[in-house]
Amino acid sequence: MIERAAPTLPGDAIGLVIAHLGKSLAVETARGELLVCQSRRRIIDVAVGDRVQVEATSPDSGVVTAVLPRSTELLRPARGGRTRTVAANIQHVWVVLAVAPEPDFLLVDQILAVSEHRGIAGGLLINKVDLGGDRTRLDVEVRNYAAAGYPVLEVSARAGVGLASLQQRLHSTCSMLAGQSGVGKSSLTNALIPDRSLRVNELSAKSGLGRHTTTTATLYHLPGSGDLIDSPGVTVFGLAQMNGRDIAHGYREFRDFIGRCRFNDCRHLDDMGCAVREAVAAGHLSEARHARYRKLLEKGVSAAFLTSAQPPG
Ligand SMILES: Nc1nc2c(ncn2[C@@H]2O[C@H](COP(=O)(O)OP(=O)(O)OP(=O)(O)O)[C@@H](O)[C@H]2O)c(=O)[nH]1
Ligand SMILES: [Mg+2]
Ligand SMILES: [Zn+2]
Repeated sequence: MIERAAPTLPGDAIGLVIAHLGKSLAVETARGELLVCQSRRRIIDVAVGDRVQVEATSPDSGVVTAVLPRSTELLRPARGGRTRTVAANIQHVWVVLAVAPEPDFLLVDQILAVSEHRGIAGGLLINKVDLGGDRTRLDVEVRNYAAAGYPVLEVSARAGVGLASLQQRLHSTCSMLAGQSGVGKSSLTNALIPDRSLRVNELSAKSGLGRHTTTTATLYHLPGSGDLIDSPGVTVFGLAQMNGRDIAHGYREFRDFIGRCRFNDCRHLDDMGCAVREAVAAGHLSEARHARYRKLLEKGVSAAFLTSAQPPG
């Protein structure tokens, strides 16, 4: 039997937050030990992917004393006009879609727009390609995303299709799987991380939270190098801290046209001389994407468009 050494952390050591467990955090130390940690009260927003300073208080637990600066952060709106960090230090977000459940492209657009805004590369994973079913609408939309420059991979967690090319994409980087419930994010994670269930069991045992740990965003190490975060399904993502201009830029294919609009404060809706609208009318941009842009803009931020946006140039 291998005797497990107690963590011998000299004062503070650096750890990686691999999951939020209700009020506590699962932190992995540099030696690979898993500590269930509380955070000091002044540390309010810690997320999966964060690098933290941690003090071990027992072989299984510790205290997070500081959060190190982040390279990226993916934010969502929270109560009281605040924001919440979904994940920190990720370089890629893959939105997972499938022929069933029926895709919500407004949700896809939100996740991609927020990622654009945060300097995180987006992409699409079309899962369950082993299933039959009518893919007409899915294919039309997917072509639009591909034309906008997003990588699109067809995969099947069940049949093992496309997993090798996905693995290549995930190599040496930190990626998150996002999207609706039931599209197969956890199934893909399972297919890519051989010891995933071991990790989940360890988390459940140490936190005493049982099944709960599988409903929180959790970071796994990929074989070789790179990390993968499996996140719980969402129905709405929100557009934290984004004004109208940010949303327009979040539709990345609009950017080629935005500078050619007649007016600096063009909202790219029905504005006179709008190059984006003209490109939609001419078939250079997707009408469906533009209709959803309109929806997002009119929903939350139209008033903020003029007040908080800076004119270009
Ligand atoms: N046919 C088929 N079914 C799949 C595939 N991947 C996942 N499923 C099924 O889809 C269902 C949902 O899969 P999950 O992996 O739990 O989906 P999820 O995206 O993690 O869902 P949430 O955790 O609720 O957000 C399960 O019944 C899976 O067996 C696939 O490639 N093909
Ligand atoms: Mg899941
Ligand atoms: Zn315009």
